[in-house]
Amino acid sequence: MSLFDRQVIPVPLGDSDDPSELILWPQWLSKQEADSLLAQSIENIPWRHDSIRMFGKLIPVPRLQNWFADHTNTSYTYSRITMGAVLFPDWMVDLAQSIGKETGHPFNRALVNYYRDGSDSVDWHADDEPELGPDPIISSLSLGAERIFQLRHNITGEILSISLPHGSLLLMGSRVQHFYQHRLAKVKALNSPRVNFTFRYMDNQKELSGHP
Ligand SMILES: O=C(O)CCC(=O)C(=O)O
Repeated sequence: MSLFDRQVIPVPLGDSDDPSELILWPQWLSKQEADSLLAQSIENIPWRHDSIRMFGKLIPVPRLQNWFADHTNTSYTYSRITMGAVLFPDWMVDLAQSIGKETGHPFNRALVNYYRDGSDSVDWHADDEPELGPDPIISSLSLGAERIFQLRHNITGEILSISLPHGSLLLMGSRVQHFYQHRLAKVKALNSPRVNFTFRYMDNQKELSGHP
């Protein structure tokens, strides 16, 4: 893959800050590799269908998901859902390493989301939980239906929309999680599935000692 196969998208932060960037590799995987990884993910990941309690009612989250790590003595909590980690299968270790090599950042955790069709989604949020450290760098690998990923600036409300094709890789750089939330909105009349891996890094030593 040549340098021209990646697009660098500058991302404004605060007035006095240098911009950060998103880096998009639209075809990080070939169609054949992406097809096979999509099928493998749908079939082999032990998908959870979690619910959150809202106004006294249990509401199913509009997607399936799971949390993977390089060891199992770790968990991840967001939207009041705590997921104990599933150990990375070998193929996910390989994926984390290849993405680490491509982006220059280490990854040892992955949240994997399965959007069964256009009515599945994830609402506005930032990947900024304390256990991800002071400046989380996130790599997002998309497989299946091409969907629009949006980022919204916390102060200006400005929205950046990026279409994420089958087999694409998106790196969200330094401080993006401080200044932006992101989401994947529902779309009408879409019947095909999408799987997304967000690779992240947690400091195992700090996590085990209880200091984020
Ligand atoms: O599916 C996506 O592209 C977004 C996933 C996401 O927002 C997350 O895992 O935090």
